[in-house]
Amino acid sequence: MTHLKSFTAAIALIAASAVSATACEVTLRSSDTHPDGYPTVEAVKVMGAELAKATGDKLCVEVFHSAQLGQEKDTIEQTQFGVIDLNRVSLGPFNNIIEETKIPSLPYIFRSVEHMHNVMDGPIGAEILAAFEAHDLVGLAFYDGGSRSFYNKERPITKMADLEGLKFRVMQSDLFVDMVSAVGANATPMPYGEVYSSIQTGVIDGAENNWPSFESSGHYEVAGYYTLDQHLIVPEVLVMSKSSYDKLSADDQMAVRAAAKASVPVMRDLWAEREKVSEAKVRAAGVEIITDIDKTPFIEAMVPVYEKYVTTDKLKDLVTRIQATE
Ligand code: BDP
Repeated sequence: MTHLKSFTAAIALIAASAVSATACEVTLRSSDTHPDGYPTVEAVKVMGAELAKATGDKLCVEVFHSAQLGQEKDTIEQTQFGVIDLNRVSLGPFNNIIEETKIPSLPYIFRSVEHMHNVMDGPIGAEILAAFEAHDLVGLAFYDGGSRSFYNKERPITKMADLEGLKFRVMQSDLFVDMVSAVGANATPMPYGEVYSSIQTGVIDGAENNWPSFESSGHYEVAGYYTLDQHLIVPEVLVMSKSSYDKLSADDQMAVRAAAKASVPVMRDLWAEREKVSEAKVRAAGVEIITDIDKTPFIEAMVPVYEKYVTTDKLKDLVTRIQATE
């Protein structure tokens, strides 16, 4: 979809839904690229239920799942403009606009999901959420995105050299283009919704993602080799349009923030459960899973990526503090 078309489609869809609106005074429209039932979609519904309860049904949330409002890069712009009120997105597509989001998007910055939780639940996470304000957005909460690994349709990747010459789709962030080049492969940034057909038709050889996305997108049907190199543990984020947020009373703004935070533990449980279900489904489909891989060369290959992106004192300080977090 062209930019203008997707913008118009989002407005039309939102207008149509307003007709069938509930008794709520304000219905916040929320975007998600994932299908109904996916942990992020369900978490935002939980957030909405909490918000309705806290405000006596004054504020509600309607989740437009399955990229009904467009692909992430476009929906982010629409959220900045106030056409979309809430948006659940990966941090990746923010990298080119909000520099602080690059840091938790760096390959191998987190030692484990637990380390990522410890960082993002603390002052560093709060600082990164606050950075959205300067870009017409309000950062509300971080969600889980597991760890992302490479999959492709050509061959099993058992060592870094096997990646040479393969073409992988990455999220629309320069950082991820360089990350893929650093391991000797080629990167093509493209919207998530175009990946399946691009692998099928051979425009790309593969992509990289976590278990639930690899499964729910159906990419495992067209890319039969999944190598658990776990190069990214990039958090996902729930943001609100600053213009929608500014229309609310101070009490309602607090209720929005509290409801978002309340959805985080629920999301983490749903995520842990879905990771297992997705892994089982992918294994049952006969995908070859390569678990025995030495990550050290991958980690070492990322040094130039850090040098290129961790440029200012502020960003260097964030990296140091993340590494020092238990
Ligand atoms: C998924 C994220 C989603 C991204 C997608 C992608 O949940 O927000 O759009 O990856 O690769 O894991 O674009």
